[in-house]
Amino acid sequence: MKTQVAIIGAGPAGLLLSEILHRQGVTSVVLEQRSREHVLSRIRAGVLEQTTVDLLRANGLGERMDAQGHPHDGMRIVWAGRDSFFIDCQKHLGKRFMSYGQTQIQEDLFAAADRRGALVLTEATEVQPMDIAGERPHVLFRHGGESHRLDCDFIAGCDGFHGVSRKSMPAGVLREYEKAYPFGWLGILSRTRPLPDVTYANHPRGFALASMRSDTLSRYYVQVPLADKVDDWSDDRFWSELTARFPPELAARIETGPSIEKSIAPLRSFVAEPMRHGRLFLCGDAAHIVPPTGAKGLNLAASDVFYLGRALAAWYGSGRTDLIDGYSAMALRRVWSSVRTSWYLTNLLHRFPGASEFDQRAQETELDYLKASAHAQASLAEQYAGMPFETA
Ligand code: RFL
Ligand code: PHB
Repeated sequence: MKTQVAIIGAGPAGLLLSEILHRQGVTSVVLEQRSREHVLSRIRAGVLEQTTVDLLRANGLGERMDAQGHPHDGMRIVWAGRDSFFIDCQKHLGKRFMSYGQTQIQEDLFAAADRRGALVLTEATEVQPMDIAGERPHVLFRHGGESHRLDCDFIAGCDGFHGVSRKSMPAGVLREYEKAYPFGWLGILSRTRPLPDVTYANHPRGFALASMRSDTLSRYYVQVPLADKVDDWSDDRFWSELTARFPPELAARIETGPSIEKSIAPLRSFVAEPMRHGRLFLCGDAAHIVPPTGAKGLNLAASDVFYLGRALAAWYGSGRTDLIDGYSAMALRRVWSSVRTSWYLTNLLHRFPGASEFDQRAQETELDYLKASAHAQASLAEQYAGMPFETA
C-alpha cells in the first residue's frame, strides 16, 4: 500500500487531519486500532473554541454543529457563600464557544470520510511506524488477519496519549514535562435541561462543573479522590454531592435524572517536545495532555492538525519546507499557552488535599480579585477563549 501521509489514530486529530489534507489534494490512509463503534462511544470533550468552530466550518463540518450545538459567550464562576461572576469572551474579544460533543464531531468526521471514500482502516493492530528518520518511512500493521506495509512520505501520530507514535521516537529525542494532580473528575451525562451557562464551582467540598451538549443534554462533573471508583457513585449520591457544591439558588435549578454515562478521569498535564522527529509528526493527545479545567484538549488537537495540514499542503504544493520545519515550535507555542491556562484554572478552582490555610486564603483572594476587576476578567477571557492561529 502507498499513500502520501499515513495517519495513526482515528480520533478527532487523525480524522480531521485526513479531511484537511483531502481538501488540499493530499492523500492519506488512517489506521485505527479500535472499532468504529468503540471510537464513537467515547464521551469526552464538549466545549469548542471559536478557532475550532471556524476550522470545522471551513472544512465542511459545520452543518450539524450549527444546527444542534449550543453556542455560548463565556463561563460563569461560583464559589461557596459569595456572588458569581461571568467571564464574557464575546464582550472582551468578540469570540464565542460552541458546546458540541466530541462524540458528535467523531460521527460527522466518519460521515465525511465515508462520503469521499477515504481509507480509514479500523481494528488495525500492531501498528508500528518505521524508518521515521530515514528516506523510506512506512508503517507496518496487521488488518483482517494479514500483515501489511503502508509506504508514505510522512507519518502523522494522532494516536492519543497511550499511542505508539510518541514511543517510536528514539531515546533522547524527547523532553517530557509532567504534572499529576491528586484528584480526578467524575463526569455524568444526563437527558436533562442544562443550566444556561457553563458554570465552574469552587466549594469547600471540592470543585464542580455544570456544562451541556445541547438544550436537552447536560454534562456535570465533581472533583473526587483518585481512589474513588465509578461504582462508589450511585446517581443519587452524584446529584446530592453536585448540588451541595453549587449555591442554593443555582442548585435548585439543576434538573436531575438518570445518568446515561458515568466515568472518572484523573487530572494531569503532560507535554512532549519536540513534536516532530524526521518524518514523524505528533498531533493532539499523542504529544500533550491538559487537565480538563480549561476545556483545551480537543481544541489543541484541532490547532495541531491545522498547522500540520497547512505545512504539508505547502510542501506538496510548492516545495515549501519552512512550515514543516517550524511545525513543532509553532504548535508548542499554542500548546504551552493552553497548558498554562489549564494549570491556572485548575489551581484556582479545585480544593487541594492538604492545602495550608495560607494557600486557601490566597486562592480565595484571587477569586475576589477576578470578581472585582474588569481587567482581570478580560485577561482570563483572553486565555479561556484561546490564542488565534499564527499566520504562515
Ligand atoms: P484521542 O481522542 O485519544 O484519539 C486517539 C486515537 O488513536 C487510537 N490509537 C491507535 N490507533 C492505532 N494504533 C495504535 N497503537 C493506537 N493507539 C491509540 C485510539 O484508539 C484513538 O481512537 O486523541 P486526539 O485525536 O488527539 O484527541 C484528543 C481529545 O480526545 C482530548 O484532548 C479531549 O477529549 C480532552 N477533553 C476536552 N477537550 C476540550 O477541548 N474541551 C473539553 O471540554 C474537554 N473535556 C476532555 C474533556 C477529556 C476528558 N477525558 C475523559 C480524558 C473531558 C474529559 C472527561
Ligand atoms: C464538558 O462540557 O465536558 C466540559 C466543559 C468545560 C470543561 C471541561 C469539560 O472545562
